[in-house]
Amino acid sequence: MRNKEVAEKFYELAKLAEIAGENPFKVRAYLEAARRIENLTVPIEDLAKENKLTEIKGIGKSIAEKIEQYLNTGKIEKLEMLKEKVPPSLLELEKVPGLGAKRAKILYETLGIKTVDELRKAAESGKIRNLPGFGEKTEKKILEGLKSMRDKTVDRVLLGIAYPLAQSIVQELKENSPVDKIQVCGSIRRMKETIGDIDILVTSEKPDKVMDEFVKLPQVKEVIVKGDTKTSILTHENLQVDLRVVEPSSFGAAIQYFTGSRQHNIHLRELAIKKGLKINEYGVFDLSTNKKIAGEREEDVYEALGLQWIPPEMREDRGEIELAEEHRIPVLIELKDIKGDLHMHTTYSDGTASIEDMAKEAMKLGYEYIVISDHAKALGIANGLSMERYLEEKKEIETLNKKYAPFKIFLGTELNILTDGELDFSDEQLGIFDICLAGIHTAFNQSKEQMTKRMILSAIRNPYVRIIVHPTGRILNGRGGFDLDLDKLFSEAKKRGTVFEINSSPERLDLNDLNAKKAKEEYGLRLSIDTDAHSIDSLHNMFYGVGVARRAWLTKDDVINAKSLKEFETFLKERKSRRK
Ligand code: DGT
Ligand code: CA
Ligand code: CA
Repeated sequence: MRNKEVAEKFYELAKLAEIAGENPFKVRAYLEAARRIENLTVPIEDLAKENKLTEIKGIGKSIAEKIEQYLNTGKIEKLEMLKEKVPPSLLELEKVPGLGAKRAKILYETLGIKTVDELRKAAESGKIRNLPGFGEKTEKKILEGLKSMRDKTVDRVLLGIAYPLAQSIVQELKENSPVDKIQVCGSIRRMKETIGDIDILVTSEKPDKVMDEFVKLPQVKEVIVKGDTKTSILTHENLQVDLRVVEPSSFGAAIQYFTGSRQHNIHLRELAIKKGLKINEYGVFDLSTNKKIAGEREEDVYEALGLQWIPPEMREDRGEIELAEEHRIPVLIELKDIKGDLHMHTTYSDGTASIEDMAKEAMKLGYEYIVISDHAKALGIANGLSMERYLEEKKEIETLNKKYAPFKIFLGTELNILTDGELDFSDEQLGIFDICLAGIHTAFNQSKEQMTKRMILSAIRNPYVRIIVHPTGRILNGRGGFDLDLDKLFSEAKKRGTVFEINSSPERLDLNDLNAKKAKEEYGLRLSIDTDAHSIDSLHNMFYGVGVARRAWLTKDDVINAKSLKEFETFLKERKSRRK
């Protein structure tokens, strides 16, 4: 799905057009288009293929043409033109609080100010107050704006962006610099859903050479600070990467320290003191003799404190240290435990690959089975299926199942939990599916009571619906979740045997870690971890969902798609006998 990427281009277009002094109506149209594209639930490239772009509200012919240009060539002519007219750094300038596009343009035209740095210098030396329409007050405001910008933490980046980026940097460092050991730490290692910055630790006999190569990597946009033991850079995604070189004898302690979380570390430090020890990024020390008793390996650091090693995903000070003291850390689920993927789309609805291609990739991933769960008819925008189309799909699946046995494809559906508590089809009709999934795709603004009732009535109480997909509907860095009474839903689900999904799409990760942990711990619910893949590539997102599951302390027994094919088939039979 390229929606985000295309939306970004229109945001850029709007900003540049505004700075260039273009017709405000046009500027507003670009903005509107960007917002519409961002909120689409179907891939824009599919709409383009089917010549349906102008069916999107707020998108006329001229904007549709620009979208097509971009999808086909990677460029929008108009945007390229504007970029020649307006230096792109003015975009940064425009973001300074108290400035805005119009003033940025005036500063550029009168004083030639193009960058935030030049702006600061001009403001500090009192050059701005004399410009017509600016004055001393505005100058002061700009200086304050600049300061608040520096203080403000930058937006957090999705794990789905930061994780592969960190991996690519590790790869480059391994290939092009004299690193010995290397480890990504921080929130990435803990698989947090969003990332503030990337923390990498290495050991090396030639630290200065490592730093020299690091700042030359293709991922680097800007060097923030370069030193002998710590260097920080900014990537093209505006993500900061801190690279630290540490002594081999402290590597384990440093990994522990920089993996965090801060809360976890603070708790560990208190525990250490109680035991007459001291812990820091160099090691664990005996307070009375100051002798170092651990540091080279992370396991030894925990052991020195009398603790079982704790998986990074659990290190949030949510009770894991107490558990480790009693050596009761659970065996968390791993990617290799996953035996199937229960939620994916094909070209029948809004996916980009055929059933067969999705199945082949699933086999490559080592799965024993998959569920094809194309959208049902009420979701018109996603090309939702009628009963007839599902029957065609069923036939194709039967043929493929003969071809690829013992691998098994199940016919599923992603039903719509409609506003009035109904689903797309009657119960009799639902009988053709091996499994039904259901989710909310419309009317997000109902009250908490309505939302909760709607989900219970139409989905959780329905004898055919087994899985509630992306239950809270949140989009990371986008819209918040629905207003739901999760306790009510979970306790109803417990009675009915309904499973809640951990959706592995990096923008969703829904249920999140805390809600999934609650579902298991407080209600004993089982969960599924699914990709909701709309393409072959996104089948690989399972990894992120497993990360959430591990942060929720789940074991493979808690996850229905960690069951073998045989066990999964038993699960499928469980419910149909239990009518309302
Ligand atoms: P992020 O980058 O905001 O996604 O989250 P983290 O957890 O990666 O945080 P970061 O990059 O500020 O620091 C990395 C780790 O270093 C953090 O998880 C724990 C450790 N750390 C940083 N500052 C402190 C501190 O003041 N006290 C302690 N005990 N540990 C700290
Ligand atoms: Ca970090
Ligand atoms: Ca950091």
